[in-house]
Amino acid sequence: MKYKGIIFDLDGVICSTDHYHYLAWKALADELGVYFDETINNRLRGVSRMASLEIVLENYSGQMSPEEKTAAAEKKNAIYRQLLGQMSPADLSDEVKQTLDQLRAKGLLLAIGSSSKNAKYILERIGLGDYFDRISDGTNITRSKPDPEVFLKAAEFLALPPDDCLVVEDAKAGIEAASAAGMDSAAIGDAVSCGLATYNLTRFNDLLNCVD
Ligand code: B16
Ligand code: MG
Repeated sequence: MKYKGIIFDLDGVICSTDHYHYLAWKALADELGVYFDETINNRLRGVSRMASLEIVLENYSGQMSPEEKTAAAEKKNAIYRQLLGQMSPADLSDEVKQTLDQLRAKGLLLAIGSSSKNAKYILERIGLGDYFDRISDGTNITRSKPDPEVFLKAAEFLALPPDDCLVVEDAKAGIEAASAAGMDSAAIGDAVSCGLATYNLTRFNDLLNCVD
């Protein structure tokens, strides 16, 4: 086996919360009178909450103090958390679940490496609350992707050296973070076009071909 552990990004890899992020940022932007659309929302993929707010505010003509920015991010998160309540195990595809089970059956350790502070809640909603061996997320990092911190912490939590780990990512910033961590990466979705990953996946279960 080429790897001992696989570290999965959550949003855009295991499940999709893009639309909920969009609705919550859109509600905040409307309140502020700021233009916001799906194209801007796509730029927020894999980006931390506060960095996302800065992108949303690029079209804001007023001034916001740091306290007001924190309050705005909290407001967005409250709307987002409420929307996440609609998620259920039906939001986890059979293909993703079966592939995870097959990887585990090969003896691989499985971890999450997500920028989100809501990662554990999302995993609970989709029925994977107790599934992963370790979780590294927005609650245990100080620097966001493309910084390697979230993946280095995941490897540390798994007690594996970085070069025994493969990262699965849907965002360019995540592929860059994997490289900076000294880890191979598998790109899926949007991340494929950056051309920087070790493997490019057409579909999730292609991952099975990357590990042995
Ligand atoms: P939160 P990932 C990322 O998750 C999302 O892709 C990104 O859009 C979001 O801004 C970020 O988490 C922070 O999320 O506001 O829930 O802490 O792709 O790294 O799993
Ligand atoms: Mg992602």
